[in-house]
Parts: sequence; structure tokens; C-alpha cells
Amino acid sequence: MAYSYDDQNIFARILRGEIPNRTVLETEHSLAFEDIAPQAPVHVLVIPKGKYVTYDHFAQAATEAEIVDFTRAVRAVCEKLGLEPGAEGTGYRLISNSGGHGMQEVPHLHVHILAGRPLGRMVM
Ligand code: D5M
Repeated sequence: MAYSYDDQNIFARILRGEIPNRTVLETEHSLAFEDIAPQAPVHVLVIPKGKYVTYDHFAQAATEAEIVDFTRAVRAVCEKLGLEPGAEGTGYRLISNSGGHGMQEVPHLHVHILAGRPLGRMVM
């Protein structure tokens, strides 16, 4: 499907520096910052700097450099915060809400990184 990108969405405004954010990590093509309404002790959002609405849009239209950068930015945040799975008491959950049924609020691709406590089963 074709996507149209809303330049006024809140993450576009963060990327333009119009709204402050608590940056955790920045790379050439990606930005990670703390979620404003954390659902767990660790709640970080990772976004591509490019204008992509959903994961589907990104996977279709992003360059390989952007995809590699974004994928590695997610793990770099986890490494920076000491969340790598395998260590006792750690691990994390990645979520990317897409579209209406996914209950996506902000129409700029973002991956939620949730961690810092046992997160429970994914029961809706
Ligand atoms: O999640 C959108 C997420 O974006 C939600 O967890 C709140 C977060 N949010 C909204 N505004 C801000 C700002 N200004 N800074 C940081 N985080 C923010 P969704 O998956 O679209 O439902």
C-alpha cells in the first residue's frame, strides 16, 4: 500500500528539534529516546529519522543502510542499558504498533523497548 506521512506528527517534531526529548542514543539514521508515559521501568522508543509511518512502510521503502542502522540501534540501546537477554533478571520486549487494530497513536514508525521487570504474558 501507499503511505502518506504527516509531517506534523509528534515524532517528526522531535526530529526537527521543535519538542525536547530525553535521548538515549542517536545514530546516523535513528534516534532512541525515553517514552513520555513509561509502561515499565525501562521504556525507550527507537525511531528511524526517515519519514516512515509503520514497520511495513519502512521495510518496503527504506534503504538497506537505514534498515541496518535501525536494527542495530535497537540492540545498541539494549546493550547500553544492560538489557541483553541471557543475563539473570534481564531481557526485554520489543513492540511496534501499526495501524488501527495495532492501536498506533503516533504515525511515525517506532519500536518500544520495554524492560526492567517481568512483563507478563502477552494476553490482550
Ligand atoms: O505509542 C506512542 C508512544 O509515544 C506512547 O507510548 C507515548 C509516546 N509519546 C507520545 N508523545 C511523546 C513525546 N513527546 N516524547 C516521548 N514519548 C512520547 P503507540 O505505539 O503509537 O501507541
